[in-house]
Amino acid sequence: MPNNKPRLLVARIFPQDVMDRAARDYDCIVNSEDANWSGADVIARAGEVDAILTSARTKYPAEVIQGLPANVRMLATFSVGYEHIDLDAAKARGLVVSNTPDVLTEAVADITILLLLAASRRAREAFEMITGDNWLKIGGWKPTQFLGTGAQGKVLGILGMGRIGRAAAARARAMGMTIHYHNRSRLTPDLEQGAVYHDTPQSLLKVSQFLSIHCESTPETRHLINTDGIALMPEGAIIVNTARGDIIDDDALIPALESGRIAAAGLDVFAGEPDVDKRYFMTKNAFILPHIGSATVETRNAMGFRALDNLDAFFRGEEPVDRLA
Ligand code: 8YV
Repeated sequence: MPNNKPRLLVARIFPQDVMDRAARDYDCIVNSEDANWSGADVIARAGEVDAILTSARTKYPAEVIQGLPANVRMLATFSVGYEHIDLDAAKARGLVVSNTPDVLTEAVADITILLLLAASRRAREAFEMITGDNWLKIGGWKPTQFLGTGAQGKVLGILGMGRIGRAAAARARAMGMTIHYHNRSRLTPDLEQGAVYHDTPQSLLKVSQFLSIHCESTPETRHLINTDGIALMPEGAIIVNTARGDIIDDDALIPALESGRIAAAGLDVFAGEPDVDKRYFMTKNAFILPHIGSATVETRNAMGFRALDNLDAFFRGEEPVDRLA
């Protein structure tokens, strides 16, 4: 019997349930080493596939998209972010592209709060002290030990009030924080939920005792949090980033953390990751995580299923629900 399944290049090892569903419905070529393929690596393996399931670790600039063999008709990314794909080049080439919005909103909002609390309550310093077996040596508990910054009653500025920004805002509201935000356009009152709109990022920074970054990485948002931006923020502010690393200028944030001008930062994403600026390793008021915002079994399965839903729709001749190009 002929095998009529579409052929799929599975460019990473995704969670087992996702791999099983892909193998059931597609004729798969799998990156069984889970290697960090470059665009050239993908091109070299795409000669006999109809579509590619990729992660955001592989970059698809125009030259990679143009280099994909003509048989490749769709690129589904296992991510909500799509700054790694040149959508104009994809449109010009007739390559259909999809992403995985919605399904990681709650997981990333959870990590936002984890980082906000870990940074503001000095979790890294406290953890390093006790696991370094120093608590007894320094005389145990003291009334002034590891005093952090309370969140209740403080202003949380949300930069980028999309799905994830709003989910983070809902959690922060439950902690008694007051929400302000900047977004390209003002939200309707039902989405604002009483949050105060600022029509420029600068206006938002001025009031943000806590700042959480949820905007996309674009040429306009690159280094939005730079020396000038930090200078606008209240003394001892706290910065959280679960979006993309390049929105922060590390050469501005790290000295501000060292001086205490910014009391603490909670970071899940880094410019040039996984090659993290090594100064963060020495900066104890930086609570850092290796891009685990969406890393729950439930969420990573849902991301894979959403990517496969988009591929399935395309191969049924329907419009993928998350089509970007
Ligand atoms: C993913 C993410 O872990 O979806 C995104 O945009 O940043 C992360 O949650 C990663 O990019 C998966 O490819």
